[in-house]
Amino acid sequence: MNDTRNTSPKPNAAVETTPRFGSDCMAEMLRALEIPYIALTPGASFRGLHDSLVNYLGNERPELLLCIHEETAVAIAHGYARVTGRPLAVALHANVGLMHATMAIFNVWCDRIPMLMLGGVGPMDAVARRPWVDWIHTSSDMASLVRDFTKWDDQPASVVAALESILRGYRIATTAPQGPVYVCLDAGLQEAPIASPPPLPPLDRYPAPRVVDPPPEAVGEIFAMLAQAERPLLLIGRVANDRECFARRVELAERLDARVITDLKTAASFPMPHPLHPFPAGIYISAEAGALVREADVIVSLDWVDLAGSLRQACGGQLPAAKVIQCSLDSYLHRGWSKDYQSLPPTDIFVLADPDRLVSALLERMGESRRTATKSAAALPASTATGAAPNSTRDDARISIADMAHVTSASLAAHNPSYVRLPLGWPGECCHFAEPLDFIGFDGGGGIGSGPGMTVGAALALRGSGRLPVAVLGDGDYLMGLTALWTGVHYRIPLLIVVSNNQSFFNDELHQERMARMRGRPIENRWVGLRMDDPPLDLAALARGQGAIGYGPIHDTAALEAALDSAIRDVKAGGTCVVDVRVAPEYARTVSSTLLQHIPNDKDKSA
Ligand SMILES: Cc1ncc(C[n+]2csc(CCOP(=O)(O)OP(=O)(O)O)c2C)c(N)n1
Ligand SMILES: [Mg+2]
Repeated sequence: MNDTRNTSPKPNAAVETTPRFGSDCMAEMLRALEIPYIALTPGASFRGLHDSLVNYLGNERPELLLCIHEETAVAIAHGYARVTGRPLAVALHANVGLMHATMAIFNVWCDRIPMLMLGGVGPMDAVARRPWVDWIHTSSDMASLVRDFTKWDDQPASVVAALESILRGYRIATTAPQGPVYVCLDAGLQEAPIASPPPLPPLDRYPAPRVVDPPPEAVGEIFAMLAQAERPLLLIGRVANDRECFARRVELAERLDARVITDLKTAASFPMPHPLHPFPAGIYISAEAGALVREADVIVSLDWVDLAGSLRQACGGQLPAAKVIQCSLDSYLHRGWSKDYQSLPPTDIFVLADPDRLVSALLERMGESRRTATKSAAALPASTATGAAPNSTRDDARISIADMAHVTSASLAAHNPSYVRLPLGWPGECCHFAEPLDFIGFDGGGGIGSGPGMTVGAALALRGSGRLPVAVLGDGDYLMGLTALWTGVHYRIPLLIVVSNNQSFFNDELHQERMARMRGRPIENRWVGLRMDDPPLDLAALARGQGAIGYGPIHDTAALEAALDSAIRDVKAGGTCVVDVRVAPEYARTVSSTLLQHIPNDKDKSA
């Protein structure tokens, strides 16, 4: 990588200063909102806006991020917002582009991530439509495609209304609980010349809403409950990822002498090596962490994702013995179509507030009457800060996921890694997350194929921060979304993707095995329709074919160490890198059993 360019090529034309078309004003609104990038796959339904961004704003603030698939455009904005907490804009072509984007939008929705999606449509004035194509790419209600999993949508009918709509959309997307919004811009409106440009709405007169603090009486009750608690437990879920909030959560846990469980579905929210965080985070609650839930007398959930399901899992389908406090704003987003709101959690106190505000309010309430971390914290087993030594290479020329994880985390440890994604089966002892952004979180909606795009988006946000973005992706996830790599290379975004390549959609092999077992049929067939080894896919070549650097396939731990050393150097020099690691098609037994288990419902008396 000799080219040090890290932005798009600048357009040739002189940049104009006075808006002349509807979309010039819309583009100015995006700049006023300080949106740094707009990810897109091109489409004529927003050609007016595209022209305004390039030839009126000069492809700066926002800068275009060219993506090869709309699902990637959304995933990039998702990854970026996960790191920064700020939304990107995404432009989505009428009908077909939006259709391509839907799964990624669902991921963003389930993840409660802010995003400003702009659609093109029309022209809505049928007289202005080109034959055929403008008709197939026009719908009466474009947003209906995504309305069930967006926070808000609009299709404004004038330029002035469009400016208000973009501003309102931005405010709604970024107000907790956050989510994606969709503003559909009539192509006719974008392309129409304007005689006198309308002024942009003054942002200071339309500020972000103030966030409400938890009610003082609820804080008082919670404080009293915690003061009595012998074995308090914090379940930390969707919370802010800034350092101050992170530090306050640590302070709260220490003052309460509370045990803490965190979640790999959400970003690093508490230092895992801390003695009050005795067991590694997982996608599901581990058996050891489950014991903490059963033994606790007061549980405080800071917007834990699927509180009911986790409690039920930990308590074998029974209601927990502990008093349960839930602090979450999430019910504001609960809708009918998707069940991402999860089972109704049993609670003793439910506070409809931002969870970090509850943390602050409790700390304030505690004042000097604090309990400090006690001997029990010191007596707890510290989480494993250094991984076990890697096992020797397996005979079958595949590495176990555990070995891959140990080698990868050891190789990266000294390079300030920021883990964007980890695969199922990644051992907890390889999660050394101690600060915000040590781990970014998961995909929200379980939509496979988001990994590469989210990695590129997160890495873009981390570029220049001294962090080394690394994602460990399944081969299925990598293959579904791999053209995001081209965008990474094109914009010179340094990142490392390690592919946990079992040459299979392996998660589903476990499901097929379970079916066969339940039905008394041959489990040896579990791989049929799932393995991707004939022909073997050359994942490193697929990376190289897009201008990225590719290593592998890697068959043993020594080669993996060497490849990672080299790849880390490449990433530090600005490279977009992929390491293909052939791993054994197996998960640790605990992961497989958790994945497949059914838990009786505490609300079902017959269970
Ligand atoms: C878009 C989409 N299609 C299908 C699935 C079902 N699914 C869940 S996990 C999985 C396998 C993923 O394969 P890979 O990324 O290679 O990870 P592995 O299971 O092999 O570790 C599939 C197909 C899904 N979640 N999302
Ligand atoms: Mg796989």
